[in-house]
Amino acid sequence: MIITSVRLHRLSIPLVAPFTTSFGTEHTKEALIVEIGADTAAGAVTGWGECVAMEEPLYSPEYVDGCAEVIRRWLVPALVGAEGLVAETVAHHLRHVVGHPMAKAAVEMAVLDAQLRAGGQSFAQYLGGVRATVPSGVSVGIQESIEQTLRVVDGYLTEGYVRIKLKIAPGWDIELVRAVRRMFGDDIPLQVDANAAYTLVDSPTLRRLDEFDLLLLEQPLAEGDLRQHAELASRLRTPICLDESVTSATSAADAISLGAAQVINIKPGRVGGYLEAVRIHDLARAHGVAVWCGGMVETGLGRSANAALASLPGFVLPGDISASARFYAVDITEPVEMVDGQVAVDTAPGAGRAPLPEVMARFRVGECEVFAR
Ligand code: SMG
Ligand code: MG
Repeated sequence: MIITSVRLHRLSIPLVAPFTTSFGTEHTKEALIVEIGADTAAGAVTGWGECVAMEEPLYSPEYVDGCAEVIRRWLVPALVGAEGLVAETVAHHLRHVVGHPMAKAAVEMAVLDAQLRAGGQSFAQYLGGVRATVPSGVSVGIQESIEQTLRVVDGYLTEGYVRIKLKIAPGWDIELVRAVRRMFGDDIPLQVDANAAYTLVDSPTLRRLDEFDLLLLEQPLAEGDLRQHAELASRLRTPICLDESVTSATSAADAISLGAAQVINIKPGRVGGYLEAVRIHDLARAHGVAVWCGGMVETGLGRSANAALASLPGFVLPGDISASARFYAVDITEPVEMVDGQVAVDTAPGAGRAPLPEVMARFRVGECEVFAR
């Protein structure tokens, strides 16, 4: 394909409730949507990509306005002149730019969406999905009290979510999990996510989680602490799942070899795109390591593509793929629905759904034409 235009849309979308993790609270989703116009053998098409970087560099080094800058100044210029561009070569053309996986992933997603729309293939078909629906888990932010958490969890279970993930932080962990287990029983699939808030010194505390039969403990230590995660894993019965630490297939290979990850949370944005996400899926599967699809509070655009990824056979645990309504009263695409604990995998060509212009206009706080031929 030949790229004929690139436009960035910065949106600020209200959340239905604040979302608090060990590193901060979000009240809005600061979204960055990439729109690529391309000439293909099938004619002119538009492809859409979503950048998952957050407003501030607290979850990972990238942040949304930094991504917009990187995309505008370095990524798009490297792609517009590329001969015979296809989604499979985007990462190659961008390899001289160090890091910035979320910025690269957003651009690759837009190119892939354009390519698949032109070819009439869905994300799920292209990526190798084998399921028509995927089980829907929900991530529960840090609340003002344990009682409030119990009410929130009760609401999600009543809605039909099949797995609960509790955000934890030092001092907001053991008693929280104990209360949730006491109220909802030992059978609900339950896991916790620390977003790197602990150190190895906390291992006696973390070990106390072993009594609650959790599916996994997600990213207890810092991003770079692969060896320490392996050490922690040897001290705990609860499986360790890595999120922030896995930024590529290479770091996934290192984590698996070191025994630092019994489970991997795959987020396409964090690892540089859907193609690298599939490579990590394949690698983990070959090693007998379970994977599941994480979430970055995506709009319906990224959420639909994540459901497609989660339909691959190695995704054996429910993902953070909840309904649009979990975060948004109004989503920028047709809303993603959860029915009987499942989210349907879109079958339309490309990412399955595209942003609705009138909703984008309502939430837009900035727009930039990066390239036009
Ligand atoms: O999209 O459902 C979602 C959010 C899931 O908890 C979630 N994501 O570390 O896994 C994680 C967090 C990262 C974003 S926190 C604002
Ligand atoms: Mg996480």
